[in-house]
Amino acid sequence: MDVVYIPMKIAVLTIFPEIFDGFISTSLMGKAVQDGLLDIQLVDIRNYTADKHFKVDDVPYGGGAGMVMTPQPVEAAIKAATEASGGGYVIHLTPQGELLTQKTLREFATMDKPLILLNGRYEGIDERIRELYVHREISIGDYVLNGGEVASMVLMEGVCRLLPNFMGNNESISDESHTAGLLEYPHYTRPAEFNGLKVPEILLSGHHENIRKWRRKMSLLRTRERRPDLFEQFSLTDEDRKLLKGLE
Ligand code: 4GM
Repeated sequence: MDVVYIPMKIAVLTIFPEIFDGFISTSLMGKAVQDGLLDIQLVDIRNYTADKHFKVDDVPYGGGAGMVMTPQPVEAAIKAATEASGGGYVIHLTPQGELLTQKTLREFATMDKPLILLNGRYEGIDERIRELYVHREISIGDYVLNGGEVASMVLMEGVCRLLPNFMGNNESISDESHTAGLLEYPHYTRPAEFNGLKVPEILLSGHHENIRKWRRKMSLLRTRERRPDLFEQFSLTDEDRKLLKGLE
């Protein structure tokens, strides 16, 4: 049977829409679009400039190096995207935003409004656009890129895989709930020996309960070792404490 979904709408505002072509059409993003789970609109900010030379940037007031994105075409693009999709939640990708987390992705994936992803280039966008139109400022990490586009792709892919009905979801994603906040345990596939390295015996045992405990223990140990910040935030169960003491 053909099923009809209400797609999650995402408008991407950028001066380089072509960056997204391969990303959107390939693999699981492409499948989500094909299946009607996602509706992605690429909006070229340059199409909205009132400047006769199609300029979208200008020198910074106060002087200094670099250019700033002009507010006029950005505002026009935001208005066009908002009107086309009937409202919208404007997210600006910037190193100055709040750090993107799995929790934020879940929030965006369940948003009842279209997402409008605003991508700056140059030194950024005129501050008044933030004041007037931006609902959220998001950063994908403490580093600087040439533009927000790659950060937008990160956000889109993270949201896409959380959408209900995204490729046999429900199992793999709901399975993440009780391990949320922990790092993954190590994964193995065939062959059982590779370059002299053997797959841990327990994974070949077929003993599901022991395998579950081993994986849980590996997740806990890895998190404590590699991400003490996450481990500190995590609420251990009684079983977790036993596993860590080596009693289970
Ligand atoms: C400065 C101001 C996002 C730079 C606004 C965008 C890194 C991220 C840009 C901007 C970016 C990030 C463009 N670099 N860490 N560069 O998420 O849009």
